[in-house]
Amino acid sequence: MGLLTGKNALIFGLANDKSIAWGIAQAFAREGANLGFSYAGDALEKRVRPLAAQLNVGFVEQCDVSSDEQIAAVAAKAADHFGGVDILVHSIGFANKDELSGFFYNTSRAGFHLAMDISVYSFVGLARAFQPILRPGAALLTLTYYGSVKVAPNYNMMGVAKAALEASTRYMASDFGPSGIRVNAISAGPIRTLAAMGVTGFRDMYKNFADMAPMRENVTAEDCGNAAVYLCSNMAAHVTGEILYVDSGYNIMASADPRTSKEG
Ligand code: NAD
Ligand code: 0WE
Repeated sequence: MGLLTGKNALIFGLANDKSIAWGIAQAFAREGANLGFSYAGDALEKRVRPLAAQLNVGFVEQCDVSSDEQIAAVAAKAADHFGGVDILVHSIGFANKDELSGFFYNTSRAGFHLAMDISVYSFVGLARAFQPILRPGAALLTLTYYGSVKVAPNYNMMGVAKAALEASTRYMASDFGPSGIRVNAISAGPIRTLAAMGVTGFRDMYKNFADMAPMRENVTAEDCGNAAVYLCSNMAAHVTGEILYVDSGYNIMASADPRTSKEG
């Protein structure tokens, strides 16, 4: 018996085998979940289909979360295919590249709206669309980053969006709690995914993270997968509205500890 045996889990935000969504999918499969995938657009289909085949995933549907119609359509297809859904994972974030360097105050109105729409509202919209088919004991999960709480240079608009995403997690936990549905977030350390590549200063940040974190190691999509198993399983039956840090302890530090650097 796996921790997720008998549960239907839908994962949004799969782009390739580096995606945090893929780490979560592999962990869910290992724990016996029945999986479904959703990806953003045509360009990703050729990457996502082979990954789905690897885990015998029978539900693979496109959904651009900026469209209410596409969200409604994927919810209707999921209702047909699964009947009920036990787990919904939102592993989606996007801002225009222009909004991810330089001064935050230069964020455009359109750029602000776009990042909030794709990175925040989509979690709310998905939750509402799936509400009728969520089974008692269901769990919703999203992915966030520490730039929501403290200033992470260049993260800019995404930091503001993640703050709103974390607040949305708490408000939805309150809304859905009486129905026995839990809503949580994982705050992951930096991981080399598509969304992190080509980001100004990511390399230095990635290395600095491992030097500063108590455990002196970077985190992986697999770590996120294992934390996601916990949060979406009955092991976390009364855990809701939480932001769980999967970050080697980075967020507890005020500065690097010079006594025990990795180099010694
Ligand atoms: P990724 O690029 O693999 O995943 C991001 C996903 O968002 C992609 O699959 C992309 O297709 C999807 N997406 C973007 N616009 C969309 C739209 N309109 N409709 C549907 N899907 C859309 O990168 P990732 O790092 O795995 O990111 C997953 C989540 O983890 C994001 O919320 C990200 O902010 C968060 N996160 C990432 C890191 C990191 O360092 N990589 C750290 C903490 C949190
Ligand atoms: O949440 C993220 C990724 C956010 C992201 C990244 C991109 C790059 C390409 C959202 N939208 C886009 N749009 C693009 O066109 N992370 C936590 C990874 C990340 O992104 C950063 C980081 C870190 C860490 C951006 C700036 C500074 C640090």
